[in-house]
Amino acid sequence: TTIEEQLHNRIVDGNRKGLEDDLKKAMETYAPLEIINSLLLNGMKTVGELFGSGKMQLPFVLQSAETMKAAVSFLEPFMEKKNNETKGTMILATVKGDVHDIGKNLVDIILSNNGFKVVNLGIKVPVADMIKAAKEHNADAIGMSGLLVKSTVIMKENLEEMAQQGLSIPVLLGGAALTRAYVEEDCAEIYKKNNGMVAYARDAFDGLTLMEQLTH
Ligand code: B1M
Repeated sequence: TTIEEQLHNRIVDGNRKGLEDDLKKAMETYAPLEIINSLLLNGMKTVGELFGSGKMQLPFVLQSAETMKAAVSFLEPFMEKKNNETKGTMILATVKGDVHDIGKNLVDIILSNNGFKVVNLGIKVPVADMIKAAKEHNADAIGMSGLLVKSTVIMKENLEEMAQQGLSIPVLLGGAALTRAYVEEDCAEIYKKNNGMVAYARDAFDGLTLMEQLTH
């Protein structure tokens, strides 16, 4: 098997033994971010398909997620970092009721490595905590992540709460269950009373581009 297949299989099998050696080997050919985006995330995609079709049980999905996290934290120090001027601040959180945080943490890494300050509040975060942190840090945006269909509804509720409080801080929404139309139409509608902006971030790089536009 090739190193590409081997890393894909490691994520699917949740096999961490010898992971670092494989990653080092892959780094001879690929940049750390390429390894994450094109090799490891493909593995997570397979895991999602296997789990979704009932061919993989939850404890094994967790092993895959742990392997993914271990790989990302091994690769993180090797990533290219822009100088430490602070371009802006984002409050970042996985929404209430949702524990999925691999995508959120990738957003944290990409933004942090590109000159943004990220206040990462973790998982299952109530909107009140996001609002509090946004005020405390005088943030440029709040980023909400969520992977469950249920979370897309929570995001709307969060925006309703924020609109009710008269807030207009820009909000970035990301996560696999969202669609651009849902964000740009349904969600944006709720928040626009106060001229608040809601944008859809398809992936972590999209998140970076949006933050750059917001703070240019
Ligand atoms: Co869960 N899970 N899971 N899971 N899990 C999904 C999401 C699911 C689609 C799997 C499936 O059925 N095929 C499904 C949701 C179905 C639905 O809602 N319709 C599901 C389910 C059902 C569940 C449980 C309910 C299972 C159960 O208990 N019976 C449970 C929920 C617990 C809860 O949240 N309350 C659960 C639990 C778990 C684990 C704990 C085992 C584990 C998570 C571990 C962890 O994160 N620490 C897990 C995993 C790993 C997955 C899958 C397989 C992979 C998710 C992942 O990490 N992907 C997932 C299947 C899938 O997504 N296809 C699945 C890689 C990650 C990099 O992608 O997070 O999408 P993602 O991030 C992307 C973009 O979305 C974007 O950028 C990233 C790429 O650059 N992005 C942002 C994300 N957030 C952003 C924010 C931004 C910008 C971009 O700015 C703010």
